[in-house]
Amino acid sequence: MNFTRALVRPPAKTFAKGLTSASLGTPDLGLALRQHSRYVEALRSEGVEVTELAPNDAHPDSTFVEDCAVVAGDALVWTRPGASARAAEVQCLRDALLLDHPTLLPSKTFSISSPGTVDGGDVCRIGDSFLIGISQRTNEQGAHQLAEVLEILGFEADVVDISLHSSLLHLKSGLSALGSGRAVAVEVLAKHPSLAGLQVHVPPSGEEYAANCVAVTDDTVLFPSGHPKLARELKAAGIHVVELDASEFRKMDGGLSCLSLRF
Ligand code: CIR
Repeated sequence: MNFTRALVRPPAKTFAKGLTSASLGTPDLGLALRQHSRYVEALRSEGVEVTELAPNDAHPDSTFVEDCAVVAGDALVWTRPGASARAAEVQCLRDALLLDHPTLLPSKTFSISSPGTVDGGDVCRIGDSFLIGISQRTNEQGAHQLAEVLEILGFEADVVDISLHSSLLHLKSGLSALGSGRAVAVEVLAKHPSLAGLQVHVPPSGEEYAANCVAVTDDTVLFPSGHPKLARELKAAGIHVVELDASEFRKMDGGLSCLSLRF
């Protein structure tokens, strides 16, 4: 099992007011809530203990909990999101956890400080190493602060600049580690030295969105439906592919990994 507990927050009534660069139309809140419930069910049916926070209408993007923190073993690093519209989400999440779910919080906590910015979506754990993307949201100072903390915690950390790849909001928009020595990565990331020695599955043209998926175990992955070629390739490699519709989250630039913080 790659993680045993997950924290989620269903989309807020204000979900459609969140940040987006996608031109895919306005998300349907009812459908987003159903897709979110299926995501939670899928995690639970794989044996993950899921904690659901109440929706937070004050923060339209608050369903994307992954961006607020980075979990590293028995430690957690509170981030400092790069979009000012999302800055207050971190304190809100921290307060909600301290108040209602203190046992979910790891014993050691750290924080990214100004002028550093980090979005959790820019941080990909690959075995005992972390790859941190400098992006439209995570700046150099933030990436280096995080790398230092991770190294103190005994992990290796490397940084990759993806800021010129405008199709990648976050590093994990284009990269997911799958376990069992595999990863999914878009072409521009597939040859990064951090992936050396891994079997890298590159989504075919038009299926790049599926590079963001969630490995629940070494051979089970939550995968966005509608990407048949990559799904077939992963199944042929012996991976159990659990397909979930993420259409309404995609309209807001989100993918499956953004919807949970995994411990
Ligand atoms: C944002 O622009 O911040 C949100 N609308 C989407 C965040 C997606 N998060 C992620 O990829 N980790």
